[in-house]
Amino acid sequence: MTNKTISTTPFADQKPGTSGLRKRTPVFMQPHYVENFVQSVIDALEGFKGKTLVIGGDGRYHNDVAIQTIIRMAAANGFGKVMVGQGGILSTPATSHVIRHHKAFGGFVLSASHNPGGPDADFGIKYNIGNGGPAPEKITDAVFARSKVIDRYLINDAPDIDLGTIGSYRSGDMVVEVIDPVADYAALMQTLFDFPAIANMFANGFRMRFDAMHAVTGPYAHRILEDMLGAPKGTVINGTPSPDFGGGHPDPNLVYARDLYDLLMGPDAPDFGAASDGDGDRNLIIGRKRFVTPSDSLALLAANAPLAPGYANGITGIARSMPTSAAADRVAEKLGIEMHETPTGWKFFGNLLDADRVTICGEESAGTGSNHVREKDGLWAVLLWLNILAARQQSVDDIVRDHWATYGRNYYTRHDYDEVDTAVANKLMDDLRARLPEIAGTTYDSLAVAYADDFTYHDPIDGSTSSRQGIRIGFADGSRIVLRLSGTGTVGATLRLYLERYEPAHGQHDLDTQSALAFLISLADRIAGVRERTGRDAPSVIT
Ligand code: G16
Repeated sequence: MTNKTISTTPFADQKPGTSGLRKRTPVFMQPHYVENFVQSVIDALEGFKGKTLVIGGDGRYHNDVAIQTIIRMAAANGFGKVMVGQGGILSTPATSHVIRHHKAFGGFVLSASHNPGGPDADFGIKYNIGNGGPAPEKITDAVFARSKVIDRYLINDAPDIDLGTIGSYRSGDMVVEVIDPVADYAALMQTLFDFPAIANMFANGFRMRFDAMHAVTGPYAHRILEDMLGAPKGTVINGTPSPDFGGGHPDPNLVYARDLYDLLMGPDAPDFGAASDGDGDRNLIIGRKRFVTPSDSLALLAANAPLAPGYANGITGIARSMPTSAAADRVAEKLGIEMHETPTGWKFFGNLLDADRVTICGEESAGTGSNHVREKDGLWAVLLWLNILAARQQSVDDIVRDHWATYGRNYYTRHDYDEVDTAVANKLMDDLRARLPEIAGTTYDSLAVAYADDFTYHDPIDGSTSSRQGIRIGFADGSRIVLRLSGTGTVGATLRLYLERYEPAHGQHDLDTQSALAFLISLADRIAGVRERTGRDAPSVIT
């Protein structure tokens, strides 16, 4: 076995986005592409010699090849040990936990999250730091800078590791531990939630369906929900990870998890339905006859968290991404705790969690999590919901209605325009940005604009500033229109339009969401000209 230095030339497109580097799979399959990015990350790090690196993946196409490459490169670069999940499987939250629990230096997550997988679909690589969370912008900027000038990478020529069998191996001088991907994570969940109470609920006939969408949460959900909590076999469906997610789109929303939604709205609906995405960090929550929006779910979980043993002493604060509805703000206000508004991207929560300024975080993009790891966590959200249901002995619908009757309801929707021509999307945003001062002084019909800006975040912990994080138009009645371009798409630009209207506690909470927001939807189009400029009659996806 020898370590080799391989000459290479830079790729110009290795700038990490909202969550690492995501591209079409064939892009990652080009010679040297994975190697260049991984070496750029390693070159941006200091002090890793002899330390442990964790490698997690959601099982998608090309994971196996990329994992073997990263193992060889880690060995040649001087890491002391790699920990990797059996079969290359380790969900994103489980990777975060393994990094923290085993005090690793950092880790690579191989996933394009909710994007489809396969030779013609998507792939991604993200680096997480020692706190278990996605690398902050300071590091991702350094990685991008390095990727533009890289001229060599280090790799050994050791044989492939047998990822199928748990055990200890060697790649050159480095130890490779193939671990049970579920064990550490399941043990952590047991410390947070009242497993006996949830098991008792299942024993008394509580019915649930969990759709793992042929993605990474299958093994976790089978073990935790069925084996440990006693949910009947068959509660978990699509529970075997497959490289192309069964040919599906592992995005737990009302479009791609439509069957689950229809089941929960139908005559034989179980009590509770949930799903998670490709890498297990997102969640979808649907009660019998009640879909819970991610923004509402964040507020509800924060308000009810002390019902779970892990949060029995209360929560220190809540954080949400800027486009997420302000439902959680009302909970924080009532509890008298801190509330933080951050840019889109889980990496912005890390400092607040590390400093114990917040305990629970969430995003409109179906992500919620807490200080137990430094990633959003799909199964965690499902288990906290189960714990709350077991403690309150009420239906999801009753709990949601109760919440609105206490705090009011934030009607909320997101309209996505996918694969828009990048130049058109950028021009739309630039033109709108230029008109913000004029918009700020306008009243549209009787709705006065309270502020119009491009969101800038000042991190209260490290003092860093992140600007141009999304255009916000806020109105005097608390309504909001937000526009931003996605940082996770792989083809063209995805324009996201977020709409929100607050209805007070004594108000009307039973309106259909799109009807409740109809005025704002048409106003957004009037202000930004989305349909005319994109040439689209309707959004590609409404969530
Ligand atoms: C990632 C990030 C999230 C973000 C989401 C959508 O999630 O971790 O913080 O909200 O992308 O980002 P964008 O609106 O820029 O597409 P995931 O689940 O894809 O890793």
